Amino acid sequence: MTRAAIALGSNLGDRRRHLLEAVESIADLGVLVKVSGLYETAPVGGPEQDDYLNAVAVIDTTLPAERLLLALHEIEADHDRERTVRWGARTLDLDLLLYGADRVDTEICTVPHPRLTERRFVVEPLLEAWPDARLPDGTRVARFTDSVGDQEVTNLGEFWSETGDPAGFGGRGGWWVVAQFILIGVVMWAIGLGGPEIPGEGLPRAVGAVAALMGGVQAALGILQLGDRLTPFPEPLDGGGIIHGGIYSIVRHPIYGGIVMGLVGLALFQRSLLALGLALASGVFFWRKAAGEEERLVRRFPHYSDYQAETRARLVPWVL
Ligand code: A4P
Ligand code: MG
Repeated sequence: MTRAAIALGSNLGDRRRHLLEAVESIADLGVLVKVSGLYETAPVGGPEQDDYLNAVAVIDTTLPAERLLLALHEIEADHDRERTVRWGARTLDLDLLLYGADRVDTEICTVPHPRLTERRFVVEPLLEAWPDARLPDGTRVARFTDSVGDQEVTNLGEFWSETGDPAGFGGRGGWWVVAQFILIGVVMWAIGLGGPEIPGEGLPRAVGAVAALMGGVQAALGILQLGDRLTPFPEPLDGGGIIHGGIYSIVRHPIYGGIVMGLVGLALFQRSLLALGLALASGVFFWRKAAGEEERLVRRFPHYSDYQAETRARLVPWVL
């Protein structure tokens, strides 16, 4: 995985919408690490044109730099980007600023972006999303804040939460919640069903009992700590911040992890092969669900990625 920084800019059409949708597409190219807030900026260079909205997204990706840039061009094309005048107005401009500590110089791709350090509309959001960003020679990008200080830039703050995500049941992840309860029901049903047995007598039952107990305790602690902030949807209730204490300082999704561990434990205890398979499948499901939710939380609450960095285990401490 390589950490890459991508600059986003728009000064035509529904600028916020272009940037918000672009971040969603960028998130599909790797793991979204952090998104800066939104900056309103006076145009630099080119013909007379309207002010820009700019932001920077940071992702971890396995795509090589050139492939990443081509993927960014495709996202621009999806937003009807037209290239007529150099530095002219555009619905969406995506520039690859940094690609790890790599230097790339090919016909289509130059990294670091040659004008990165000359522009406040790039330097400021970049440092917000990646405070320790460095050029390949080790120079900190933060060194350039003073030299671009005279350019006009207004920090509009965190904008993802203002713009909001697609509303409605599906947009808020409702179908994932429904699928989650159906899946838990199916595993429980299989546990009661009997059928082909896991070989061995005492060992699977003993391991299963311990896992079920630990899973139950982990999930219960997670639920207790959320208290009346508990919500089935992947976002805090109004005014509810990120919990970073107790079990949540060791594992980011104690409830999901506890459920999975508990189901696997019960399946082992009952020595049901079918239930064990389904319980493991529920592990994959919850893993994916947590990943999708985190992506959304990173977009809506920039500080979520700090929490992610501090609490690495996602579902089960020391295991996953
Ligand atoms: N290219 C090579 N390397 C890269 C890279 N690392 N990232 C090639 C992006 N593109 C790269 O880009 C021109 C060519 O650069 C492409 O063929 C690409 O393969 P483009 O997006 O077609 O054209 P452009 O964006 O108009 O040109 P350029 O030189 O990238 O412009 P800049 O420097 O990005 O400036 N003012 C404000 N306030 N906010 C802005 O966002 N943006 C620009 C564009 C000017 N003024 C602005 C803003
Ligand atoms: Mg460009």
